[in-house]
Amino acid sequence: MSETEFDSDPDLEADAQAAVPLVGIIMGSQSDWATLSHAATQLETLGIGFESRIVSAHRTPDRLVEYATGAAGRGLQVIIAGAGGAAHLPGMCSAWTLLPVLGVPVESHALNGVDSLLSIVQMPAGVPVGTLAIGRAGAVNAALLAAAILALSDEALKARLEAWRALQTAAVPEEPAADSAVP
Ligand code: RP5
Repeated sequence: MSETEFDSDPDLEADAQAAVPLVGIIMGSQSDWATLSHAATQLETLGIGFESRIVSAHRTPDRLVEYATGAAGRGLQVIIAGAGGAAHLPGMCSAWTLLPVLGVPVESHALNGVDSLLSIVQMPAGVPVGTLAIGRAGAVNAALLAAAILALSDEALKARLEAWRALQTAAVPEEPAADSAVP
């Protein structure tokens, strides 16, 4: 079963709550959207309301402070922050809010995202960032982790998350298809 089939499953469609942003997706640049859009797609699949903004720690520092300090008051419960290179956005965001911040290292051109990963993961003790994998996998898992956090206090979302996991499990064949073998 493909991701598209997951997306079209009626049991996983957004409910009325999806219009209310509970997750904030922020990224350092427009160029990060190719990665962070995978988090957005996953949240949509699970019917979780979100918003997405470009917030650069170094190019728009005032926007970062305004966003992070206002996030909880506006009803956000989790922030997914993606950045590449000297990726200080997730850590600086976490410095300005008590909300859980999930960091997604964007795959950079120069160092394939290893720079982003080390920048985000190596937070000194005291200001946490939950760091995910580099690139698409990290973006998707950030959304799934956000869903798991929100599901602690949302039984309907918990049921949707369980249904999504069950579909994923059911989509794994027991034997490899012959035509997928590497020549
Ligand atoms: C970071 O610099 C962004 O998060 C982005 O990953 C990287 C490159 O930004 P652009 O030069 O593409 O705007 O701030």
